[in-house]
Amino acid sequence: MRLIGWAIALAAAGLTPAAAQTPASAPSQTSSAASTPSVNATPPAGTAQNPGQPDVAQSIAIVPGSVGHALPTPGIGQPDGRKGLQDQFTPIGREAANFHDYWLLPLCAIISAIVLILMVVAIVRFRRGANPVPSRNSHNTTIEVIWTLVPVLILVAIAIPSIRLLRHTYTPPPADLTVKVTGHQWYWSYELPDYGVSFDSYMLKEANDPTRQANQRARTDADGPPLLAVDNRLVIPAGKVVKFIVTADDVIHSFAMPSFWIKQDANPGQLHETWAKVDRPGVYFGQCSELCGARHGFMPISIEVTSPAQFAQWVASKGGHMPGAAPAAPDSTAASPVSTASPAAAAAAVPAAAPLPLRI
Ligand SMILES: [Cu+2]
Repeated sequence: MRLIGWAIALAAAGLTPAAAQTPASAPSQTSSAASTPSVNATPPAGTAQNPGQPDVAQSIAIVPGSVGHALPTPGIGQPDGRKGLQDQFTPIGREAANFHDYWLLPLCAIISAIVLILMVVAIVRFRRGANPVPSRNSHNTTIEVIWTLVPVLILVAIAIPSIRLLRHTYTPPPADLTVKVTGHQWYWSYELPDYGVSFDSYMLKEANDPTRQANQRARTDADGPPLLAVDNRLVIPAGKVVKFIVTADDVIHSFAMPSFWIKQDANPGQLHETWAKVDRPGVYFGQCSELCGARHGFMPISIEVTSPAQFAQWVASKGGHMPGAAPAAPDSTAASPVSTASPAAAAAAVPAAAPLPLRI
């Protein structure tokens, strides 16, 4: 009984989801990594691999700040070196973070302190020098009742808010938008079936990366931090319930967005569902969180939350259409300025560009 009591207390002390969501698993960032965004998103022509070839980035009109290229905010939706959870931007994330910060963590700290004090008292007060003749008591009913009941009450105190959080997580409100997310070795693809949009999303390599090919656009600070920026972001409307249907087509991946409190395994042959409702427009980053092969660390996720009107612009720029509208002409590489025109006019103003080849 004594062993079980201690085991429960120690298990409760170690029961924290912090490790699952801390940015420690993400690449560390220097403070300058996501500092003032570069206005000119075009890297130098040519690369170390192909010094003579023109860089495709020069021919792609990327307008930092436009739909699909909004500027990230340092410390929001990305790791910033702090210990602990990223700021949360979904109802579930806020509930879970509050549960962790104001309930689990204090509870664990109190339990740890009490256990430490008891150990110190036992070591000092009942040491051999102070107690040459030890007590011969074999049990004490009062103490045994206490050390059985207290852990039970602690577990109940954890279980009630925990089960309430699970219930909220798995009873989402009706979805306004459905996105199918597919993990591949080693990139993500997204499909918005109701909007006729589907595209792949690859990590952007650094300008001086020798493995970057001449037809690959290099990362800039306007795209996001190193190892987290992607060429094609997923764009979702702010304030809408977005249902993510998550799967994979080769091995197990994991669709993880720490600032949305999302970590959903992507299993081949299975569809898993999760959801998010983000009210704050901005750019948020995540990563594959299941060891999926050699380039597991190079398949980041970038989600841009924008206004419904700008979301319609983005859908048009991807060759999609709003539900009930006629399909637009496809254009998958460029974006239109945010504030200038109506969605249809903005889509028409986007210059066509040659599709990029597969990049690994
Ligand atoms: Cu993966």
